[in-house]
Amino acid sequence: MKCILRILLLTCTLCFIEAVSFNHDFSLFTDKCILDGSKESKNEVSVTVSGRICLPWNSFQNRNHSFSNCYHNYCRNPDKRIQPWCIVRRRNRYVREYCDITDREIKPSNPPKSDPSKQDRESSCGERHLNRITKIIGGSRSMVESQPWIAAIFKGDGLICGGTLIAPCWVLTAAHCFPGGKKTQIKRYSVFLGKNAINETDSIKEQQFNVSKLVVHEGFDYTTENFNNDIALLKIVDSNGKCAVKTNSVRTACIPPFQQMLPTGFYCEIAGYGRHQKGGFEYSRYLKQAQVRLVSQNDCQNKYYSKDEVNKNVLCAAGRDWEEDACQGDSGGPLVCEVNNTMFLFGIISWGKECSKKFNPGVYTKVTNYNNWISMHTGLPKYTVGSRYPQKD
Ligand code: 4AZ
Repeated sequence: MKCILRILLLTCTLCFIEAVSFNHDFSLFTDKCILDGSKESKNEVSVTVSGRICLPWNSFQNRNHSFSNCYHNYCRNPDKRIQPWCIVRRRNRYVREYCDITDREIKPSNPPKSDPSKQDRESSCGERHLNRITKIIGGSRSMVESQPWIAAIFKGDGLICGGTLIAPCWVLTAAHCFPGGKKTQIKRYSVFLGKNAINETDSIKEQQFNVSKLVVHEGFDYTTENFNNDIALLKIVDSNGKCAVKTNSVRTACIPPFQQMLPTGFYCEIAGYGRHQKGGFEYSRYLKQAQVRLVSQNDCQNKYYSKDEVNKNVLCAAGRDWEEDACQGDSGGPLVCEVNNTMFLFGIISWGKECSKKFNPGVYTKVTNYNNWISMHTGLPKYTVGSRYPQKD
């Protein structure tokens, strides 16, 4: 009786797996025996993002593929998903879960194919593949495909700021990231796009650039309290003289039309690799994103800060219950808002009194005050008219 029950249970399990999990092309599994992980990596991972232990691959079978030779339970990515995965048992079900590693950690990688025709145009900005995988304090760890416009700006080996790709050759960021102003030695800077983690390199997803030009807003004054005109542009170029190539991990964000506003309370997203704990010293190893709501200009100037601190060139935003916020290291990064399924860059992370502190919202440079400035310095008027923004009738 026990034996019959067991057989019944196993049959059910296999049916479920076949129906839910194994309707993909698994030829890679058998061809390269990726499942035989012995030669793949020294640091094999067999735990998923939820902390569950992966089950051995050979426990499963479907009609077309047998995994009977594959005795290990290491995370793999045979069907080119956003991240390696494995099968785990969740309650009484067998399901796929992502693991907390990148593709690069399980196999050698190839650089992204540089096809110059594959560049974002002003008509294709603001699109993305949403892939949020796991929640952590004060926001979510985010896969770069969810924020493909995010740029990580480095001086030497150190991350200094975030930025946003607004056109294939241009990153918009904060002026205060360059305290040297016009005297900044741009040779020392590099910009990474498609980056999931600051101290890891994923050469499939990442694109690396030098800075060929830095434009810091002429009205930015580092010495004043309010960081007025906290905006700067970086022209980027790779070692072959090329700009960003459009991939799932690297895309441009749209610039909204000049002076376009959104209502108070509108939900937007911020992203960055900056500090992820109040008063903590640690920078986030991973890209994080959080939801913040736009705060009324009146409240920001009168209730939370003063008119000297908050002028018409900034907007304020705060997380629900003040828990989600940008912090040191996030500066220059994006505040993007979704309109008509398209992501528009409304703010540049600028400053704020401390981080996620009650009644101290984050302050963001108001991008829609600078359309003409961006157009003038990039020479790309089409990227700054906000042509993807829904038009009023
Ligand atoms: C910073 O130092 C910084 N809470 C950026 C944003 C905020 C605070 C500090 C907002 O780059």
